[in-house]
Amino acid sequence: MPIKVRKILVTCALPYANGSIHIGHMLEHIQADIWVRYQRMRGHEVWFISSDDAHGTAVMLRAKNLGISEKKLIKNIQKEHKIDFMNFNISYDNYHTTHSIENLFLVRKIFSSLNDKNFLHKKKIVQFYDNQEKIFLPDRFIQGTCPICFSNNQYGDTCEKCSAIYEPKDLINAVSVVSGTPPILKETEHLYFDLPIFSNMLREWIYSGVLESAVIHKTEEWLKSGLEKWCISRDAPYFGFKIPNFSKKYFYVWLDAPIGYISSFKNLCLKNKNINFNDFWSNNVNSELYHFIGKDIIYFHTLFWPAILEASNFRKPSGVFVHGHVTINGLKLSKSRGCLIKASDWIKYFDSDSLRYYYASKLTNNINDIEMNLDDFMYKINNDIVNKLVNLASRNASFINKHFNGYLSDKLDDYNLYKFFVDSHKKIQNFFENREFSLIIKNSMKLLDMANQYVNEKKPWTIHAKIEKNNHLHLICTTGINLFRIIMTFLKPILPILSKKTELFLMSDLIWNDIHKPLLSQKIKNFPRLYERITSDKISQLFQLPK
Ligand code: NOT
Ligand code: ZN
Repeated sequence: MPIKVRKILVTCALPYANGSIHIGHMLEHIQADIWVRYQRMRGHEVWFISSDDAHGTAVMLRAKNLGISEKKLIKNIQKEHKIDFMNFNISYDNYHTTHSIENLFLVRKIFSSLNDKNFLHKKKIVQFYDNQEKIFLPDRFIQGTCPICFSNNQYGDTCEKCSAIYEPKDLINAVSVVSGTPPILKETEHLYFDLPIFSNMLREWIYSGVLESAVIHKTEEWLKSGLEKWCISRDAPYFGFKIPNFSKKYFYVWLDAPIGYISSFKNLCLKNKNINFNDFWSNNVNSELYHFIGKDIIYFHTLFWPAILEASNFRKPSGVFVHGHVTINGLKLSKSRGCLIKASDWIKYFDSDSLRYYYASKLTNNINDIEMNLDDFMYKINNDIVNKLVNLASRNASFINKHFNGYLSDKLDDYNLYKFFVDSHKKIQNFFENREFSLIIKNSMKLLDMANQYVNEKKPWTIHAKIEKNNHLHLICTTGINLFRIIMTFLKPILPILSKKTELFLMSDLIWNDIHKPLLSQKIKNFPRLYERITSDKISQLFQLPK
């Protein structure tokens, strides 16, 4: 049945250009990539983009520490990030940077639109200032004791121990992270976006089916406690875009970062003339826009961002898909405190499908944290992929190759079983659409158990092999291969490398709408080595790498 082709634009949050991609970041890119690959398999028009988030104090200070220019730093990092995403088969159509001509243009355009409509106001405030380094300090560059629970070494905006949110001035014994000296308070003037004006619009928008209930709940709390005007400027020295007619002031990185979603897409449109920019960003279009983000940046995506879009007459997101954070054996991986394992280190020891599979087996559409347990990881890969999945293919293929010249029979042994497998596609489709990836893995494993049990019961090794029409051994193994093919089609968005190898082995592509028709009478290749077993040896090697 032909389906209506949807036009879908998908984004991941923009990684900061001041450090490496770790496996904690990779969760989001993998989650979005699985969803995107699935939608593409269903024939929809999908554009998948992201970008480096190149501006801000952190990038400026990192470049200074390395003794290189910011431009050089962000160029190197973007190159590294792109390689990391390629290594994990994240199928971006475009990966841009916010320090780009497109972004500058769009930031200015949005700025003047906000300005014209009188949504921006100037206000004098006092702020923490590092008198030694001569810079104003962002909340993250001030540390001290939490005023609520008294834990040490907490940041200026929020406590990681008790999750309290407070003002940096409330922090006890505050010091500048940059120089280690206590900061002073200094007056400065800033530009504020009138967020409160949009409260009613936001209240309506969050209930319009764009958010999961846990995310609505959080956003509601902020709305209830009343929105405040949002500061969108920063003092020099800063790495970013200068604000027109506002001396020595720059746009805050969190203003130009989300605009980076639009500008990365704009950049894609310049490279691919078949895409129409306005089809995706004009108000009231029927294309879909989804942002995959972590739960730490909900605020920006459910309040600031839709308000900015509304204010400047762009379309708003159709959905904001929020995930929890990754913990490894119980330890939290926090972006700013330095995660433990770089994506580029992971890939030296394990293939990317293994991480994709493991994350998929844990991912749901809620915002709970994802616990990565290394024994569980090893067990899942070896048990599910090697012992069950690959084994189903290899045990059947060996008979087909040995006795039947590599040709599949012209009919199946068990059409009911085959039909049962095909019919489960409806369930699987729902799980993909709703980002219930763990249920896809669970269901596929159930099917796999059924398939392997079918082979066990038929005991092909006891049947006499003869090249004759409808030789029972031939029909059984052809059925086994076909059940494997259905499961691999379901898992294709999750396991791109194994899928590619499977397609070469079956000499036929894994296509969603083709599973209804079994693969018959055609040749398959000799069974290749499809997957390496994970050893505890490698796990301990990876985790002992110098950090
Ligand atoms: N660089 C930021 C981070 O937390 C994400 C920016 C996302 C862009 O890693 N978005 N908005 N809104
Ligand atoms: Zn606290």
